[in-house]
Amino acid sequence: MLRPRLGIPLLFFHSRLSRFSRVNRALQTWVDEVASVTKPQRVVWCDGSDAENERLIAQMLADETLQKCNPEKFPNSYYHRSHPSDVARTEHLTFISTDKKEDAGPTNNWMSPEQARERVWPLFSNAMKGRTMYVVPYVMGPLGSPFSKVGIEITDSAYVAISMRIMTRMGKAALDQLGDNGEFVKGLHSLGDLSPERRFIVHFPQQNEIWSIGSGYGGNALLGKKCFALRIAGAQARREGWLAEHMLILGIQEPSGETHYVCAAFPSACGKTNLAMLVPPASFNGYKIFTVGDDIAWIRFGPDGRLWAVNPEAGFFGVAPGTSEKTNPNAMATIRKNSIFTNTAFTSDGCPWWDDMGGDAPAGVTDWKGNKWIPGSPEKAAHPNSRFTAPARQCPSISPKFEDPLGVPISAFIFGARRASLVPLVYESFDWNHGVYVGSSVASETTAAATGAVGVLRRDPFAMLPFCGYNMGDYFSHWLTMGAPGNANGVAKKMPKVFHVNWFRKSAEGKFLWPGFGENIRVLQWILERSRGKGTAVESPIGYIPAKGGLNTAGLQMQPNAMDELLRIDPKGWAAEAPQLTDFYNKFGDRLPAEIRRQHQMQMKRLGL
Ligand code: TSX
Ligand code: MN
Repeated sequence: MLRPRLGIPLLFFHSRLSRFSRVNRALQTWVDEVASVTKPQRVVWCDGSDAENERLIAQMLADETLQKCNPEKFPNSYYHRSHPSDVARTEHLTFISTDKKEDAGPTNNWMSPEQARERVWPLFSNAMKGRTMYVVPYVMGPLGSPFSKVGIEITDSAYVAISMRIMTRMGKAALDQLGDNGEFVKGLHSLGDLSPERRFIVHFPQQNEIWSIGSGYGGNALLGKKCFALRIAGAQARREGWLAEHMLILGIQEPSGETHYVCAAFPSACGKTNLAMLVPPASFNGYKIFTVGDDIAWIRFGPDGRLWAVNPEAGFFGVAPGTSEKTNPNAMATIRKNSIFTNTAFTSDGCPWWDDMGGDAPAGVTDWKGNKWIPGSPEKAAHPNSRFTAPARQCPSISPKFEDPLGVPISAFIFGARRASLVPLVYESFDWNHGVYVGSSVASETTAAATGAVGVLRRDPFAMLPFCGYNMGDYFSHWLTMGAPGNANGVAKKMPKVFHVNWFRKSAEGKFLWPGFGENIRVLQWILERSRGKGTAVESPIGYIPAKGGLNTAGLQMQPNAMDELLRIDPKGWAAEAPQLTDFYNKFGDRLPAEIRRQHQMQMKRLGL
């Protein structure tokens, strides 16, 4: 037990909702215990109903936590500003708390359970005094799915409660799924005093528990998402033999009518949500993209020995700036109703707005800090990390399989990165283990949207660097084990092929070589051909590259040598970058799987090193 138990249970906090037919004993005990420490004025069990949602919204309109959006243009939608010092995930304040430091690994902040008890737990003492404590039951994954898991978030933020209603299956259905004796992930959240000095997000993967205090920002406060569905679920997945990944899931319907599904992992600022909702160009009639998920995939072996994936989320919590009719019309349609906008700008007629939303800047814009914004001013009106929170079912491209309890079968894994040079538009790994090596070596260049320098190469294996709830060396091992030859569910495993893409390669003149966006369907087409053993490729030191004419470029207006340049492999350049990757791997010491080191050595040999 991590939590110090109080000797005297405060029985008058004992609140339970009689309208729920069943009350899980462990849940009731935990709720009472938390209430006895945080001392809320009242405890409310969220049932997820419309009436409850309306009540919470009315209350937040009254206390100005929310502003109502224009009911004609954005019906049932609301605008929120978080505290200006609380607008993004805080990686330096995010901890993995395991008995042994080595189990958190070199890429996570570790906090001992004793330290958590001494430094973090006392911050919850009286933290909810005078406030309402919401008990938010939720399911990650489709209801009734063998993939899905129950979480309970205790929070003193009504904004969190209504956001969880969009992002998860929240309320009575979750308690029903939990039942009398079911297991659940405990998430305790309090806004605290919002001070960055007293802000901590602590994960206990051995206890299936999360403590978050001092932040109301989505990634720190909506505990179902990164905290549960990636960090805690990742550790569960390793124990139970499945994968919890930072991946979009999309379906590609071909002219034959068949749909094939892929999972793709990208570091931030690569346009993951845009790819998940891609609209093929007119020349690709007969093709259609179906969105299953834009951020997280839970993946396990099906009865056929293939990998099947579900999106554990029910909504999109997307970066607003950069989203426009041009870059992502499906996202623009999704956010037209029943949505929440956080830290965007707000127009005088009650609409969310961001700088590159398209069209002229309207008059009378209030910026994300609440100040009057002057069009053309160097200050951005919307925070670069401002967000929309919108129900997935409203997305015009949402897959008919989005709610399927069995998920969708995966034909390919795609890793991606933002690389101005060196990395080709697309390549295919030689085999599964080489594919795991490709995933482990993902590195992307920073953009202005992320804080810090622009164009700096950051290692981000599997796009999981901030989201791996255990030692990343063990995570690489788990990926290797998943693909080790053998049986799953009594039949031979059939692993998807593994690819790497880069939409961002530039010419010597600094121009993007690839048109990207909808045209990326051409790359997906080659990936699907290869995944069924068709398509043409040539071998290179880093993997298989599309053969000349192998990639469908019909109707593309491109510079004469652009395609050659996009697919060019420069072994000397790759060789020059190899030592940096060696240094990165060395951080893992003996937790780096020997197979990853072997793959790295073989790749260096192929590069002439
Ligand atoms: O999301 C992007 N994708 C994936 C789309 C399905 N973006 C935006 C990234 C910021 C988050 C892209 N930006 C993509 C891309 O494929 N490619 C680029 C680079 C690029 C930018 C502008 C142009 C072309 C490429 N414009 C013209 O060629 C006119
Ligand atoms: Mn993400």
